[in-house]
Amino acid sequence: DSDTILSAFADGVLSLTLNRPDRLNAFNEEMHLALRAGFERANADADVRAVLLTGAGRGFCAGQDLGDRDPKKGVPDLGHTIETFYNPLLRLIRSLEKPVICAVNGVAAGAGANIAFACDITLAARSARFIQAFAKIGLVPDSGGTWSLPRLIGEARAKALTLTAEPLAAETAADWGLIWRAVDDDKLLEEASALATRLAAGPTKGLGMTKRAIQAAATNSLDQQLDLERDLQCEAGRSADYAEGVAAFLEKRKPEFKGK
Ligand code: T3D
Repeated sequence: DSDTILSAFADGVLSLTLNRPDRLNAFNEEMHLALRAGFERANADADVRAVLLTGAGRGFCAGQDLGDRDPKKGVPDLGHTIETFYNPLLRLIRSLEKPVICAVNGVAAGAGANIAFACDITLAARSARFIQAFAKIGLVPDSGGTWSLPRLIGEARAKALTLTAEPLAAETAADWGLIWRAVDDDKLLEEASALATRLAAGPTKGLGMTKRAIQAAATNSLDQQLDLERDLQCEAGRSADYAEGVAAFLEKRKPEFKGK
């Protein structure tokens, strides 16, 4: 167990809080391993039906802890750390067939920004900023940023953000479609938790397959996507939650989804 990630479970929601506030929740290896364990638990535990990711203190995440990259210690093999820590985390978030809600409570820099963009629904405090900080230290955007940014906001904005490392306000990030919504700072956790709880009470299987389909569209042709929709709908149509959803509609009552 590590105190670098605080985890709490309630109402089907696993809350994971990055907890190195005096480093603006920058990643060291311990926090990487603890966060990965949290997502692995979310994947393995059927009672977990949504994940809420946020940060403790005034920042969301400042990316890699640069204290661990002091050049005096020699030239690091960053390819190895990306392969060992950041890429598996990104793959876990994207492949988890449950909604991942991200509440960006403050500055999100470097990998911290791109992890927020990889989550399924990202809300940010109005005061939060997103910074592609890599250019400031001679690195290349990672954690899927070079994949997600051009897809979400187009090449022109993606290049400007990554080449200049200028901070982007939460409101602009929402206007551009990088995140779902900017909300008042004092309402962020309340709104994000309410959303996570609502989704956790939803038809988890159908929501998970919806996530898979939307993501597959990034590389599929229309024909491939139509085939995928057919296959997923076939599976969804056999789920208990679909039967419950239709029954509840016909009986004019609220459905009680079990996530199956
Ligand atoms: O290495 C690999 O494995 C490759 C992978 C790379 C992935 C990456 O994420 S690379 C990008 C790394 N991140 C950065 O370059 C961001 C560095 N941080 C900043 O530019 C600024 O801190 C912020 C813009 C994020 C926030 O600025 P501000 O003025 O609000 O806060 P601050 O005063 O700079 O930071 C507060 C404290 O957090 C401060 O410590 P102190 O002086 O109070 O003891 C600062 O040093 C510390 N901190 C912030 N970011 C990091 C950090 N300490 C270590 N690593 C950090 N990334």
